[in-house]
Parts: sequence; structure tokens; C-alpha cells
Amino acid sequence: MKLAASVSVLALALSACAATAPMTPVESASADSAPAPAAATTERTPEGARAFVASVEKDLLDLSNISQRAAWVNSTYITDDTDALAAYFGTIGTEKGVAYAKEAAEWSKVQGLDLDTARKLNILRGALVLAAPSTPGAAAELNTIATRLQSTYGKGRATLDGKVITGDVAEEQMGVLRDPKKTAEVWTSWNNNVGRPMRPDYTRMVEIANQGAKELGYDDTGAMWRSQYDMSPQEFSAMYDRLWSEVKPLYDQLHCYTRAKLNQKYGNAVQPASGPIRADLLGNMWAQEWGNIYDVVAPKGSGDVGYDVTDLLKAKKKTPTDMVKIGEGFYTSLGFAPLPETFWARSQIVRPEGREVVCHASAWDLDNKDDLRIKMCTKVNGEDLVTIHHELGHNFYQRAYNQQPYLYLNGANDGFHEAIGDFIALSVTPEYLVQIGLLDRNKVPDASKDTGLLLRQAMDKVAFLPFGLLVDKWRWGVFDGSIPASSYEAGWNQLRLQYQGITPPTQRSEADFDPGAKYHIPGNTPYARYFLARILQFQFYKAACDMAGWKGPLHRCSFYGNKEVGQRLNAMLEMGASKPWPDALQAFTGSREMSGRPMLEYFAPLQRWLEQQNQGRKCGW
Ligand code: X8Z
Ligand code: ZN
Repeated sequence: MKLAASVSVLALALSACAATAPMTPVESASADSAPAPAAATTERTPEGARAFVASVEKDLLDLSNISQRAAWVNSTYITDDTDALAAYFGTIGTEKGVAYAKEAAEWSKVQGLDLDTARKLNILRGALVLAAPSTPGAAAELNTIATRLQSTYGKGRATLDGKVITGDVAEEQMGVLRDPKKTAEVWTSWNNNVGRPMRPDYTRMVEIANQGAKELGYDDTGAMWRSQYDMSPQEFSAMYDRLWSEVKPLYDQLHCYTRAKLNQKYGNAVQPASGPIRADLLGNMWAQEWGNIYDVVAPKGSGDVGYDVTDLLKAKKKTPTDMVKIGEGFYTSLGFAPLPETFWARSQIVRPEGREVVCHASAWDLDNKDDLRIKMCTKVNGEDLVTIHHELGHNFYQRAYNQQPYLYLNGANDGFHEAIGDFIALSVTPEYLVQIGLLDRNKVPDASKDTGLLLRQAMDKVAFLPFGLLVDKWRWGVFDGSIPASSYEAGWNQLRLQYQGITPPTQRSEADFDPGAKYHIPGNTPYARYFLARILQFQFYKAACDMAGWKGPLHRCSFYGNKEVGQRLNAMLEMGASKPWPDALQAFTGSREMSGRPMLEYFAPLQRWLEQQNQGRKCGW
């Protein structure tokens, strides 16, 4: 339980998309209430270690159940008061988390531990997203800063035509605007307004968290994050780079093709034919997914795939709640039980009027059992339909493992948690849209439209890869000191250029702090998980399609309604974090390795096509 989630608590992860079980202890908030009594009084034996783990699990479960509520109220009603509540519970969680992590390190040295106890002790050691040193006041300062950063993000504003707009509207507008002056205005105002003021807080937070990580025996906070993958931090970094090298050639082709199309549309003055792509032209505030500009890159003839999910939803007058019902319907078709009534009563599906909220989508499990909720500011469009499937993937995962002991209430690794809903959404094929009554059968695109369908999908899935990779390369650099505070902005822009091949639309300097304008930085949600998930979801999808006996092109496969896939999926999900992730991967796919191969197979026809289109072009930047 990487205490991620929506909660801070021990996890201090005041945010989190996968809202995993935060460790939370029970009672009060002072530093001296934290340590586990078992440690002081019990002999260092395997039985003593088991007793320690049991008492910690009970303590953290109790704390989690109350502190998640504080975090929920804070995220759905930001005020100075709810900030104070969230920081208060976050502080208890940090103090307890640090004390338990230190104890866990001691207990780990006991000879003859059973496998589960050893595994849980290791989880406990690295469970905090941000640790604090034991210096009095450090945990409180850390949590106050982390809460303020997250709320500053939630309250962020941009401008369009000089008028102030909220963050969710700014995101939506970046998808539909095609006037480079306007996209530059929204992009620049968002990054300036949201990111800049965060720099001092972020700098201080890094200092405290690194001191905390060192006290727990890690080199720095980034090494602590990389320690939770059933391998050493070094092995993890090597696997991470290996996966990127597998898929990079596909990204390079997509970049080359997209740049040429943007150059045709906007001309040399806005988008030159060589060099990096201007970041605000890609249909997304962070240039992380490009599907919104499919109309700009669609190939002539085969590019019109005959339907657009946003148009279909609007034509059928679907509401945000209808969209969530559609998502739920996919999971129930596989045999999962429907969401509980409380989900519908307690979720935030649209932005509420008259108060500040964190709009960035997340999924919660407030009682670590079945108080499941999503928090979104849903717009009726295809992008949010995918996000709904994504969030529900977290919720169905959480409920599937809710019989596990507290320290196993989590995904096999955090990439698994992020991959489930996306893997389900890969099944949203034209044929599936017919099955649920959104698309007329006579509008299903024939095989001649496959290039268009694949390109539409690649603009989201493939385009994301380098962004998913670099966010934590930046943070790892910040935490290990190779990107010092004096070059936070330069370090960010350099990684964006190196991996994504993009460049900001306006001049940036060290007065800016553009990383802060991306939710997961002020929210302190580790990001490597999304890169892993991008790879894993195709492994899951291919395995499911094989189980379903699918014979056609991979991207046309939908396993909607397939109960066998549902059962096998549930078998993986209900394991939670109880086994090393290769065991979970094997249970569903038969393989123990993360691999880019299924993703490459999915896009193979497109990659060939892109290579032809790019002939004669000088790719790269
Ligand atoms: O943050 C998310 C989810 C919540 S866990 C909406 N995602 C990443 C992002 O938006 O940056 C999903 C894809 C990547
Ligand atoms: Zn997520």
C-alpha cells in the first residue's frame, strides 16, 4: 500500500489517483503518539515480527478510514479549514509512517521470518510517498506544504481572450482551440498562474522529504519510490529505460508525421518543418496525449473513421452520469458486481457550483472495503469516457482485493493499478459501440479505415510514452540533486525536449515553474506508474483477446461480455499486493516480464504506414 491515494496520511500522498489504502494510525496527532508499542516490548523473534505487523495493520486501517474522509472533503471543498484538516491527518500519518518504517527496518533483520511478514515489512519501509525526518515539527511543515501545493493546483486559473477560466475548462479548450495565439495564451497563463507561485514551497518540500528518506535508509526520495517494485532501484531504472528503448522507434515516427502535418496546417512561422513541436499545438495542456488533434493529422481518404465518440455522446444526449453507467456496464458484463448505491450518492461526477475542488480525476475507496467513489469534473467527450473507464478500473481493483490484509490493499505494483481501466477501454471498439447502442451498425468503419483507427489511438497511447517516462526522470533528478533548485525549469524543459521533442510556445526562465502546472507534481503522485501502465495495458489486452479466441487484427478486438476474461482478471486483481508483481502478471498473461512487444504488435500496421509517409523527411529534432 503505497499510500497513495487520495490521502495523505501515512502516505502523505495527498492526492493520488489510485487512492490506495493509506496507512493511517488511529488516535491523535502528536509525534509521540506514533510508534508501535509492539516494538518496544516484544522480543525480536519471528513471532514478535508477526505481532508487530498485525498491530500496525490494525492501527493504519483505523487511521486510514478517518483520514481518507478528511482528504475527500478537502479535495471536494477546498477551504483554509479543510486544508488544515487534511494537513492534520497527513501529519499523523507521516509521523506514524516514519516510526513504523524505522521499526520495520529493525524487524526485517530478524532471522527466519515467514515470507508474508518479510514482504509486509518491506512494504512498510517504503510505503510513504514523502517521509519527514524525526525533527520536531518537520512532519507538520511537510504536510502543510503538501496540502497547500495540492490546493493551489485545485484553485488554479488560466485565461482565454483575457477572460479567467478554471483548470478543467482550460484543459477542455486546449483540445478544441485551433488558433495558435489562443492556445499560447491558455498555455502560458496556466503555467504562469499555477506553476510559478509553487516554487518556494516545492523547493522546501524536497529538502524535508529527502531528509526523511535518508533517515529511513534510502539515498533520497526518488530511490525510495523506486524501491517498491520487487527489485533494486537500479534494476528498476534499467527496466524502465529498456522498455522505453523498445517503443521509442514508434514514437519517433509518430512525432515526425505529426510535425509535418502541423507544419502544413500552420506554416513555418508557427510550426517549422524541423526541430521540436510547439507544445500548445498538440491538443493537450501538457502535450501528453494528442488524440484531440486527430482532425489535423487524419490521413486523406482513410482518415475519416466515420464516427467520433464525442459526437456520438452528444447526439444521444448522454450526461456525465450516463457515461459512468456505460463504464460500469463494461465491468458488469465481465461478471463484476455493480457499483454500490453509495458510489452514486457520494461520488463527485461533475464540478460542483460555488466552491473550489481538485478537478483532476481520481478514484477512492474510503473504508478500504466498498465505499468506492470517483471524483471528476466530467465533460461530455470521448477523452472523459476513457478517463471514466480508467477511474473505474481503480475502483473495481480496490474492491477485488478488499479481503487482503491492510498492507496488501494495493495493486501488484502501481503500474498495474493504472493499467486496468485503460486496458478495459482498449475494448471500446466500433463493434462495441454498436453493442451498447451508441453507433449505428451501418457506420462501423470497414478494414480500409484501419490506418485511421490506429492513428487515432496512437495519438493518445504512443504520444504519451515519453511524457510518462520523463515526469519522474525530472523528479528523480530533483530528489538526487542532479537537477538543483536553481535549474528546476531548465531541467524540465530539457527533458521535454530530449524525450518528447517539444518546446514551450513562449519564453521560459527560472522565474517559472512549469512542472508545478502538472497535477502530479504538486499532488505528489509518483508518475512512473503511468509509463508502466501504458506498456502493461497492451500486455493485458493481448492476453484477454487471446483468451477470448480473437483472430482478427488486435485493435478490433473487444472482450465485452466475456465472463472467462472477467474471471481470470478477477483472479489477478484479488491478489492485491500479496505477491511480487511478476506472479500477478503471470496469472493473467502467462508472462513474468513487462514488455513493449504487445503494444508494438497492436500498432505494427501503423508503424509501417508511418515509415512510408515519412520517407524523404528528416525525422528527429
Ligand atoms: O492522472 C491520471 C488519472 C488519474 S490516476 C486521470 N492519469 C495520468 C494523467 O492524467 O496525467 C491517467 C493518464 C495519465
Ligand atoms: Zn489512475
